[in-house]
Amino acid sequence: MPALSGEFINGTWTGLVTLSGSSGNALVRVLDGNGHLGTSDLFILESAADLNGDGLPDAWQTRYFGTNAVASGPGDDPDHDGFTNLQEFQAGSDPLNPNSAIRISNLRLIDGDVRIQFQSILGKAYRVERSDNPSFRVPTVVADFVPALAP
Ligand SMILES: [Ca+2]
Ligand SMILES: [Ca+2]
Repeated sequence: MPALSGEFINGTWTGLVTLSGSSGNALVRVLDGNGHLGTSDLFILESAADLNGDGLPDAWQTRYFGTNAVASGPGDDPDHDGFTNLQEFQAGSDPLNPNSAIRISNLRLIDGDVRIQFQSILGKAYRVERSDNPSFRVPTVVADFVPALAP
């Protein structure tokens, strides 16, 4: 459970919730204290166990690579999209699909504002940063914890 509930923005609360326990089917629900109850759809809770200590949860590796260990390491890029398996895991993208990767797909200037478009993965949240320096050493956070939207 989160220590702080955070604020609602346009009627929506977004935050990280840690679900402990064994892997399997799970759901979450919210209560408002006035008898109103909301329940999520059933989803699969995967174990974060990493018995071989390579930085990737074993359940994630098994889901994508089965028992075939070829190109399933954290530094491998079996779909050749330029993102390692570790980066794909962190981003929530598919390590076997080169079209599934975090990339800015459209960037436009509109009346002095910048409109950025990128593929998002449901269940992930994103930080948008900017910098005047191409090295991006000291970026400024433009927006933080931007949730992915349902397709
Ligand atoms: Ca990849
Ligand atoms: Ca990919």
